[in-house]
Amino acid sequence: MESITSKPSDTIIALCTPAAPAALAVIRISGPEAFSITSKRWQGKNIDKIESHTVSLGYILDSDGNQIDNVLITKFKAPHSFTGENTIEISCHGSTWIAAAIIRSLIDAGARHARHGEFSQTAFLNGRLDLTQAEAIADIIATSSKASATIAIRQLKGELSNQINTLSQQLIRLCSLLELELDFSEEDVTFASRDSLLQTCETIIATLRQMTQSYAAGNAFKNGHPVAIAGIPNAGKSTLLNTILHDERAIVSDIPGTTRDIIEDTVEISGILFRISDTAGLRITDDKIENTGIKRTIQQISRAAITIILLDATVPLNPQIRQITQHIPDLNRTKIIPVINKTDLAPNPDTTQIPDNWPEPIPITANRPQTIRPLIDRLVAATIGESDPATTLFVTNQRHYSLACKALEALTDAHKAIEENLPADLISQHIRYALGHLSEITGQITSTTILHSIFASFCIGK
Ligand SMILES: Nc1nc2c(ncn2[C@@H]2O[C@H](COP(=O)(O)OP(=O)(O)OP(=O)(O)O)[C@@H](O)[C@H]2O)c(=O)[nH]1
Ligand SMILES: [Mg+2]
Repeated sequence: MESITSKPSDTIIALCTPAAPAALAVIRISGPEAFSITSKRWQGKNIDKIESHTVSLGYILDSDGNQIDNVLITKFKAPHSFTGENTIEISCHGSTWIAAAIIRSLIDAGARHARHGEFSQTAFLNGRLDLTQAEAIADIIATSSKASATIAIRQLKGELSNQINTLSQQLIRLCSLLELELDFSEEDVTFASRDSLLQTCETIIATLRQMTQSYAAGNAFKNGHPVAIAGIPNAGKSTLLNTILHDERAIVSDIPGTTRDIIEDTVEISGILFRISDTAGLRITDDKIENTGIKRTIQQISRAAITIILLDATVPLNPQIRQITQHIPDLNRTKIIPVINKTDLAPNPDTTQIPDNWPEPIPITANRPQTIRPLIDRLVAATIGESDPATTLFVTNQRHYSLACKALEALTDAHKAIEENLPADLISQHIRYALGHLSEITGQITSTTILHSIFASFCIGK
């Protein structure tokens, strides 16, 4: 098997758009022979004479010289292409048969079908992108909200890499000062004052800590902020879910205990993706199925970032609150938003019964969409807080997160070693570990196995 870290020499081809009927489809062919292979099946202006980054109209032919389709080709001359190699992008009519016939014809002429993520992998190997940027492309394609798109595009622009590179430069400087001391160990000199070493270490630790702490929110921006709706049976939880989703997603009925399973769906509000779940009403019951539902509710709330506590204004609030907090004693672990429903039936609920440490409750009528606006505003505010994806750098990728955690750990060890006045070589060893973990994030040092698993998760044509 060809090593992933060696520069590829094959010319690869794949469909870059979905394999489904559409107005247009785009096929990409990239590699040293991209121009000559396409020329063999091209009827139009001589490809060698076409200027880079321009579009030409012509026909792609099959191996017998029959026209398959009237297409537009765009030429990208190396190194100024996505992959860094000669590339042709063919826009054909979006029939799955036509796209397959064009690909077959060019494979007959010498191209090879691309593997998952092979275009991005080639771009990485040719130094067009680092790993975080290649991963950002996968994120951009999968994005389903404005906030996650903003985060992924900033990563593609290299903002995360820049931060990692700045930290790496600082670590390299620390290491070289310490290692210089080793060269002069006979003379017992110190090139770096231990105080300034400690200070630099602390600054880097603070940045790394901020990066690792951003993961929970970053991940939520990417996959949806988990919000659970909890309350006693019949409080109107399913009604509220349906109103938020603008969809009759959950069954609503006046029979208490209607919802047994978790019903979850995503919705984009003000550019942010939320993962809202409706849950089984919390009460003491002998019903086996309902009890299983209640267990799931408790689990769901433990995973939620925000819990909407939905109280029923037509029922005394105190016993409801007791019932909820009895089932979920560590409720305050999540951000809670108390909401009082059915205010159309009971417009003046006694809010003095709300615990003092809870935020101000929001009155709503769950089946009237115009009344839930303040709740939606509260949800958005609770999510964004002080960290706006447009201005804050987020770590959203599990791989980056665990490497940043390891770097943080190694640097904390280095800090301890400096404090304990340990020899320079021991300190520098910890710093080297930290440096290694950071380099893995951007892909400067990454094993073949890891690269394989990263690019294998991409789709073909990417
Ligand atoms: N008048 C009025 N009725 C409401 C309101 N919200 C919900 N309801 C009614 O209350 C009943 C219960 O609503 P659901 O949404 O099924 O309540 P739930 O909390 O999901 O109930 P369970 O699934 O049994 O836990 C239904 O008959 C709804 O139409 C409201 O704001 N005003
Ligand atoms: Mg329900």
